[in-house]
Amino acid sequence: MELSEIYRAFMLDGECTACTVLKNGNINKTYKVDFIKDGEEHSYIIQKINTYVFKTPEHIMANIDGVTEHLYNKLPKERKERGVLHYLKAQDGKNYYVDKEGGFWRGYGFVPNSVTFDSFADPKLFESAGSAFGEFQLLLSDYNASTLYEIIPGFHDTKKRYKAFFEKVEEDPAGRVKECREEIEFLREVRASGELLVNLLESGELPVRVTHNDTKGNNILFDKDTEETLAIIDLDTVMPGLVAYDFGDAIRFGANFSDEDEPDISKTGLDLIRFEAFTKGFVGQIKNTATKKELETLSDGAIVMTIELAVRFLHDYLDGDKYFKLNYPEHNIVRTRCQIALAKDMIKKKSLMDEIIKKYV
Ligand code: GN1
Ligand code: MG
Repeated sequence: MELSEIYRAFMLDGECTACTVLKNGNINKTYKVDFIKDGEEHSYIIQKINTYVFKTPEHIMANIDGVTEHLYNKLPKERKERGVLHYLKAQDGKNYYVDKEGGFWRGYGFVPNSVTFDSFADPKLFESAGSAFGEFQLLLSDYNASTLYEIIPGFHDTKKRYKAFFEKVEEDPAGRVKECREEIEFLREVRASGELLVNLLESGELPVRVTHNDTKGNNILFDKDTEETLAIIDLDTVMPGLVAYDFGDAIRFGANFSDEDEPDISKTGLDLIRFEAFTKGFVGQIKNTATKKELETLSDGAIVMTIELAVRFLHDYLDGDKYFKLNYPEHNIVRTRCQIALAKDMIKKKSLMDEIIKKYV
């Protein structure tokens, strides 16, 4: 597929001066394209949606339409322009384009002078990230969740994920179970911890909220110069969920001493300094609207999301790597081992996490 067809579809005119592939997402294919028209530069983000993962991409775009409009209306005037993404319209007025081969595309204006971060060595920066994700939840707290499509049913339903995982272990389609016995055993041992939040949700002890569900730190846009947070991006999985999912996934990604796919797991572990920074920002935003139980289970969120991702990475490895993009053939098993190392360290540090959370409640 030629990108020029996509440019035409979204009526981007002028001369294309550069096209870069962005590598920080594990699912969709993302390009930044620069155009020059009448001497002025305009940049856009163009994405090809992974339809193996997202079976109903037009529903994503309907959700995004509603959510971005809601956010836009609630943001103060000075934040409206760079505070939400402005999606491109194709010739038929839709916010997506389906190419001749059935590929699903969308695009939005690149937010001027913005940047994303893959790691958060500076705790101050991570505190801002916490505040931005906390605020995102608050801004959506009055959003009518029943109008949202459930894009990936049971996305964080760890009971469902565990069940599917053990079925895959039985089936062993790629013949890889024999190399992963230790990892499978660990995940079996921590199953009750991994399923904790779903149980509390089912028993009505935790309320459902509208959540982002994919709160990796690189899903936040920062201003390149001032490093203030601008917008939350990657709204593909905005769905009903638990506060602890958003808190937990952000910690899993950003408070790890290492990257989420570090092959040398002696580098991996929970950095309590970064944990505290994020907690300060996040809890500061939600403490008046969250229930006691929600605040008490934030640390469980970190453990659950890390176990969940270990289960998901290993499931994909056993399945012959169909879901996540890979940089090299063993990528999914390397990711699994790293998430397991992180989960082990989080379990050890659970009471320390709880003490920190209490400080900010
Ligand atoms: C995927 O698209 P991206 O890279 O932001 C995945 C998340 C995982 C993450 C792990 C729809 O997120 O659930 O936590 O990879 N998104 C989907 O890096 O499965
Ligand atoms: Mg995503």
